[in-house]
Amino acid sequence: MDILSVPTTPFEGQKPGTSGLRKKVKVFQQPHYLENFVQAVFDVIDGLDDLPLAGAALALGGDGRFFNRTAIQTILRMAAANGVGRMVVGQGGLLSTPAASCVIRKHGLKGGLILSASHNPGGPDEDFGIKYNIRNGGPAPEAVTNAIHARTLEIESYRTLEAEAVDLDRLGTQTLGGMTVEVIDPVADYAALMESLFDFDAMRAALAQGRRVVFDAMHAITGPYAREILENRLGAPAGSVLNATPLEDFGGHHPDPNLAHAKELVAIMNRPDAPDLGAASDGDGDRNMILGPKAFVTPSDSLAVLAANAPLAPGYAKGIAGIARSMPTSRAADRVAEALGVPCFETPTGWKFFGTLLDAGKATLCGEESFGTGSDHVREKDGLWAVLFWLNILARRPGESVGDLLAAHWARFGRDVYARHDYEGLDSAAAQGLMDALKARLPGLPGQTIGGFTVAQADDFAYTDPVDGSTASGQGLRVMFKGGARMVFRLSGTGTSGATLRVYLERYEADPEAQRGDAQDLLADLIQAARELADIPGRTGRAAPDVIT
Ligand code: G16
Repeated sequence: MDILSVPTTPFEGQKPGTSGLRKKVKVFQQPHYLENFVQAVFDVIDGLDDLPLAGAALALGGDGRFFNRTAIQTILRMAAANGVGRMVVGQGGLLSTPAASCVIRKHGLKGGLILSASHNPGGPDEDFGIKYNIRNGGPAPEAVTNAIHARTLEIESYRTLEAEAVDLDRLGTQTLGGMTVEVIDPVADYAALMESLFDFDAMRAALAQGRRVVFDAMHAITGPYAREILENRLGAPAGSVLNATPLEDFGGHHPDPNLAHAKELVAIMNRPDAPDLGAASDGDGDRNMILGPKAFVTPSDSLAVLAANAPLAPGYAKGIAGIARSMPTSRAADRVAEALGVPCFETPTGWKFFGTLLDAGKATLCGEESFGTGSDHVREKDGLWAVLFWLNILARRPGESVGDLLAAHWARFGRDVYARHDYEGLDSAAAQGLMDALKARLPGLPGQTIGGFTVAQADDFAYTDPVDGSTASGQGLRVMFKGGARMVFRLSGTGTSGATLRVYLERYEADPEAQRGDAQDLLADLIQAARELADIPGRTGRAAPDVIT
């Protein structure tokens, strides 16, 4: 097969965001668009981690959204033309993000390409995405993504070959040019890893004795994983996994596991006969939402509860070395870390910032307010892992509900009452203007009183990685108040149109009587103060947020 060198010219804007390059499908469908980016990845990773691209083995798979199969065939041809030795591909082109991380690590691969726009909608008019994960199984760090972007700006040609499409549905080995394509069961390695971490016997027994779980796969990637693990291996009744078939457009829904988008699940969990545990995952399987009967566990609280109960899971029986959380995540985990006598690291938003801490053994559990929780078992956040961890805890604490666990946790550590308000689809200039104006005011804020809250400290969050010394600045505006309340303002790095303003609000409540109640009510004064401080209505024209989580 002849290798072709196809002339091309750069596209503007091929800069990976919080997690890879995410654009509308129509953008990716432009001639050469995907190819340019993939060639830039191949050029940059040649020699990365002291491994040449020639002869290397890479993982490849995606969340099954529209354009997944087309993109996989394109990437396979380009990989063969670039001298890659072996591509390990999930059957049907499917691999959840945590499973891809697992495959890279377990098979000792150089890295992998993951095709997903995560929780963003899918379909011909919706979103697609691609990212590169490195040898440790985690997202490429900023030095690598910046290099990829720089390369896209100077690219003049890409390599590919003309060949028949690979049969992505046939397990086993095929060849493409000089390259081996190995189509693997996308679930097997991941399911085995889960069995090594959690008490499957206890969970099986609990389910047999009447504990019930419902998992909403949202017509996204985790359906096959959840069916295999929850129904086949743990014995949950058939039908415990809802919306289990991955669809290219996620059934027209937004595959984002939160109270706004997982409405079917929320309705089930509000019924009088609700199961003990309700959970959902997102498009590519790395996010999770945890619910109990009439109870919602914020992702920040979930991290803290898992950390406090970690020894109940065999994989964490020896205890944890440390916790890491992103800056906008509440400080609930910090309190657990302090009680355990282990460090708690505060990183910028983005799972990629946890990689060095996990590799160095400084952190065992990590979490983000954006419905992400995970551990050192892979180098991505892991939705189903979090669900199994909760099920493991429920199995080992019989008689206690999710709500009981949460109340007991707050009684011991206090409650970090928390909410995130998202203003979506804003005019980009207006959103940037709001941030710039607030940033300019930060130095003068300490000592001022806003809506009854007195500012103790205000800054633009910057981070120095304690392992490799790399730095990141401009990671969100923080306003901290006397008494422990906090607001954070940030622009999302994962959207594909306009800008999304995220406002993160929290305050600490130690009194068990005052801890009960809805977070929005408990935070009402702080919410109002944030709107005034940043002049959200004036600058965005929005009277209320689009999504509250
Ligand atoms: C990605 C990153 C997460 C990050 C989230 C939110 O999640 O992997 O680490 O917290 O985006 O980012 P933003 O607030 O910038 O939109 P996912 O699930 O989209 O891959």
